[in-house]
Formats: sequence, structure tokens, C-alpha cells
Amino acid sequence: MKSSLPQNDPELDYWLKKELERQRDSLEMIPSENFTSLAVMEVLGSILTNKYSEGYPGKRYYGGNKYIDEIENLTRERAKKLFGVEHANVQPYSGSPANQAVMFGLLNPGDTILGMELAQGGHLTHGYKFSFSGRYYRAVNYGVDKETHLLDYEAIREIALKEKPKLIICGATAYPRIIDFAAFRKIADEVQAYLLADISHIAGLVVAGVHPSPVPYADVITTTTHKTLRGPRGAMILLPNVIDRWHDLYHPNGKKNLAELIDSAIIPGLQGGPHNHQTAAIALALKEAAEVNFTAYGKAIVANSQALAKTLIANGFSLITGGTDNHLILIDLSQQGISGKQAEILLDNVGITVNKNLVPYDQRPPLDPSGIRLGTPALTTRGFSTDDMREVGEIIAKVLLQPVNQTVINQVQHRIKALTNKYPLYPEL
Ligand code: DSN
Repeated sequence: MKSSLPQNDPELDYWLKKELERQRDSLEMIPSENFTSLAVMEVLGSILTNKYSEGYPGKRYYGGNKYIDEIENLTRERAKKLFGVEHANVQPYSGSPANQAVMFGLLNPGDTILGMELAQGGHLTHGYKFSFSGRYYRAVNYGVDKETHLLDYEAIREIALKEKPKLIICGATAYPRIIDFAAFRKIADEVQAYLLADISHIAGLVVAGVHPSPVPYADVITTTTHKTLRGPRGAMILLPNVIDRWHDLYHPNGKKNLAELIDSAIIPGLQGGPHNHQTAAIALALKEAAEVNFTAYGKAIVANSQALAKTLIANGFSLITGGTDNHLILIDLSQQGISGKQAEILLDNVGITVNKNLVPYDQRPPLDPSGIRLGTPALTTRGFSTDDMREVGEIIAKVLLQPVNQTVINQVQHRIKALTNKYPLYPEL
């Protein structure tokens, strides 16, 4: 279909074209971003955006949903098959609403939750004091070990024994190592808590088999669909088993199982009409993720991340935990005498997109922290190899370790152009 945007809204069209140019010509290294397929974008921009369908397949509040029902069922079945779970809710608008729905469905206001501290690698919705999760629930946090910056499962267990949370959340946004879901399950069992695994960052790695799956351990799994999973923006709530492990303890009066608790938390609890264009695009992304080459993609993300980590370490950078097992790297720039904010700007100026990030036990404020977070999912989608990632690491070192003058900027931009030209992004557009 020929684009009508240039005629209808030249001003908006201009900005879209500029953003396409930016994505093409820069090195996208924010670890939670990716490049979805053209087909996924086609579905996102389809007529499905026109339809209202509050409810679930077969039980809608509006007519005209016979095809939407097929699409949502297809999406649910694909999600169940790909992750090996009994139930999937594919309606959450994004990751934060998905986590909100889990808490709304399983907890009462004021109940205790235990999640990873935002400042140490967690997420806003894992109990940050200004988020709904910290305001409507009694949120207690765990962090990482002061020396190793690794999760210390014995320390987490001690907090759990003391605080008796009804929900334990595992999963992170800035943790470069494998998460031991079995260890979390043991702790959750000891204190009779639900275990929520938020695998938003690592879902694609789980599918590819390069990170252990939480399915044997978690009561509930949430994931966004646009990070390593490489789909459209959106989220899913997955239930390995619909039987409510703590039913008699926490929900003694209802006939409800976990699927009913979660589905009714989404609607009528929190959301209205599902975004059917988004649901359908998730269906397509799940099909893509089930293809054999997705395993190679997941492996390449980690290999690229580790190649980049080695180059950065060889250039004298200090990496939190000393390296990475997954798609992301957290650099502590304290020794280099620049802040994360300065580094983000320096890199942005030459066309490398990363984000400033707190490092564990950071002495600096969140908007000007000591670290940067960077990752390889998007560049791996473009086709970058481990050799390319070593070159990227050298470029980052040049920008951050030397006084940057116009000559350095020109040299670096030349090297970035060589890389981006080698792997054209969306050449069809
Ligand atoms: N904004 C996401 C991230 O960058 O990790 C988390 O929601």
C-alpha cells in the first residue's frame, strides 16, 4: 500500500523519516530495544486497530469479533507452545500494566511484595516507592552483593523469612548475569509466596535456550514482547500451571484458579479493549521466534555481548560483575572520571545510543549516575558479528577515553558509517 502520510501530514512524515534515518545510521545499543520485522510493523499498522473487543474470545462485550477471536486464540496458542505454559493472557498493553495485573489479581492492597531494588537493577514495578507497586503494596527490596554485585540468594532468603512477602518478584532490567529461578522458588516455597518471574529483558534468550527458563519454577511469568523477543511493543502474562499453589491460604473463598484471577485482573480489573493490532503483531512475532534461526539469533546476542565485554575490559573499563552472561553490559565509569550522563551524551553525539544507568550502590543521583547500560539485541538483529562488536568496543573506548575533538569525531563517525553500511536497516523502506 502506497504511503499517504507525505500528502496527509508532511510535517509528521518528515519526523518519521528523520527517525528512520537515525535508526539506520546509528548504533542502537539500548539493551531493551530491538528492530522488529517489517511484517510485524505491517500488522501493527493494519485495520485491526479499528476494532473494539472487550472481553476474551467467545465472551466479548461487542459484536463483530469472530475474526478477532481467531486472532487472539492463535496468539494465545502460540505463546503457550513457545514457552511451554498452560495459559497465556496476551492483552496487557505493556510490561508495567502486566505486572500491575499480576499484583491486582493475586494480592490485596497493603500486602507485602519483595522485588529487586530499582537502583540495583530491578524495575519500577518491582516495588519502587513512587510506583503503584510501592504505594499500594508494602514493598520490600533485595539488592546485589556489595562486593560481587551478584544476586546473593541467601541474603534474599533472609529478607523473605523476616518480611514474609506474599509475592516475590525476580527479573531485572540491569543485571548482566543468569537468574537462578530455582533458588527463588525455594525461597518462595519456604515463605509461602507466589513467585513472579518478569522475563521482559531475557524472553528471547529463554526461547533460544541461552538463559534457563522460569517455567518449572514460577507461578506467573510476565514479559514484554519488544525486547529480545523482537516483536511489537506489548506484553504477555504466562502461567506455567493454572492451579493456584496457595489457593487455600490466600484465596480460600473463590473457585478461582490462577488463570481466572489473572484474566479478570486485566479485564474488568485494569484494562478496557485489547489492542488487537498489537495482539496480532505479537502472534507474528511468536511465529518468528519459533523458527529455527531464532535460536541462532539468541546465541549470537550473547556471543556479541561477551565479545564486546572483553574488548571493553581490555580497554580498562570496569564492568559490573566483571562481564556478562546475557544481552547486556553495565559499565561503571567512576574510574574514568566521567559520569553516565556525560558518556551517554558523548556517545550519542557520534551516533551510538546507550543509556545512563545507576550502578549498584551508586553514590551519584539517578539522572546523572556512574554508569551506562548497553546491549546487543538490536545490532545482532542487523547482523553484527563478534568481530563487529570488537570494533564497536574499540570505538566506544576511543570516544570515552580520549579527549574528543572534531578529528576524533570525524574518524569515529567514519568507522560507524562503515558498520551501518555493512548491515543496512529496513532497505525496503
Ligand atoms: N524501559 C525498560 C528498560 O529499558 O529496561 C524497562 O521497562
